[in-house]
Amino acid sequence: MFRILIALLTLTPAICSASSMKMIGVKGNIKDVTKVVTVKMFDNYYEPSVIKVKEGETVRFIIKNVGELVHEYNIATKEMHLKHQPEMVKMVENEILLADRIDKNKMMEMAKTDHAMAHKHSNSVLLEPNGTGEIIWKFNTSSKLEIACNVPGHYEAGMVAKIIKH
Ligand SMILES: [Cu+2]
Repeated sequence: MFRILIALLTLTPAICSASSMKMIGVKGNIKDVTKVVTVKMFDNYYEPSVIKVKEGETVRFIIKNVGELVHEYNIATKEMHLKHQPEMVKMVENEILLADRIDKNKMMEMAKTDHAMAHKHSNSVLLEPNGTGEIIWKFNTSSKLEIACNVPGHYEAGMVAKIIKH
């Protein structure tokens, strides 16, 4: 029984996000990668700030947080970012998300009752200063996408990168 519960807890976030994920593309396979983008996250902007992709292309993003604050690299529609931001506010309120640190123990603890707090999605990474991460994404979508940091205040400060289809 205990084991089933654990399995359910780990599966739930993937199930919940599956429907909204399809419209933004899918997690890519490393063998399909045709483009590698090295990203630096500063306080509060990205380099590069414009990313060109072909429809259907699989891109590997190698991301490093060179800023002094926690930042997110999240591929989604503008609507999805706006919907995601209250979750991030909640993470700050619960002291999971601190200005320059993520309290991972607290995050795991909270995720047991509120899976949104687990923050595990294949279209995003949340990194502490000096942290590195990777996303492999297949852009098999015609939706208008943008990359954004939804740490409270950062999106408003302009921490958004454009995705342009070419
Ligand atoms: Cu940020």
